[in-house]
Amino acid sequence: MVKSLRHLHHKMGPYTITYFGVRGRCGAVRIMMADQGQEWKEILVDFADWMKGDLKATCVFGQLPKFEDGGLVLHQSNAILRHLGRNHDAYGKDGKEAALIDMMSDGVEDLRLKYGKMIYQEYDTGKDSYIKGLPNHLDKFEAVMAKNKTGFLVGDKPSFADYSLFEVLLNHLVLCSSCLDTFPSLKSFVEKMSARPKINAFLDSDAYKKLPINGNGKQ
Ligand code: GTS
Repeated sequence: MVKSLRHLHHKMGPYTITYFGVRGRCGAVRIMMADQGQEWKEILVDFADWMKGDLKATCVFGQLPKFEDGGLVLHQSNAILRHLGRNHDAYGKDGKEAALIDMMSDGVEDLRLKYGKMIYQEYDTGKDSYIKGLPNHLDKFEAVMAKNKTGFLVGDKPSFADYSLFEVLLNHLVLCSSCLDTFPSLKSFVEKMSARPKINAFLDSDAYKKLPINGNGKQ
């Protein structure tokens, strides 16, 4: 009932992403929209244009991505994922599940930040030790995934935290193709998410494949 009323007041979309030509912080957002059967418009921003500063001046935190849902303008990739979670019923079945999903999403963010630091600041000197330390981060997600038994982090269908974890794991598999070999639940999670028809089609699209993972070309 609440949900149908909310839909009366808030017409979803059309969604628009304004971002640089990378997967970066829109990777999970795009995968989630694709899996939810949404269409969206992409405005790709050239870094030289960005440096002129006009667009930056209009961004709440001076950064991209920018996400538009009709008249709603959002920044912060995790706020965007949460918004999609609310719009598409991918934020748990009740407040308790939502809290656990938030917790897992923050855990993914911690890993995403460590990965970004390595990629952007210490790729040449720090890549090997990062890969060596990776099991110590992945085992936490493995434990949650193994315990839940549904193939998702929380509940029995994908939440925005699952899309975020999935995308971070795809990037880590590019960094180190064997990194999930000792984590059977995560490995099966990635295989099953990749095989979902709409995700499979999106990952196979030129729109996805043409974009580098990170802005500095390292991966
Ligand atoms: N916490 C923000 C989010 O999650 O959206 C971080 C956004 C961010 O760092 N944006 C970078 C940016 O706009 C690009 S990227 O790291 O996402 O690739 N950089 C340009 C600038 O002028 O800061």
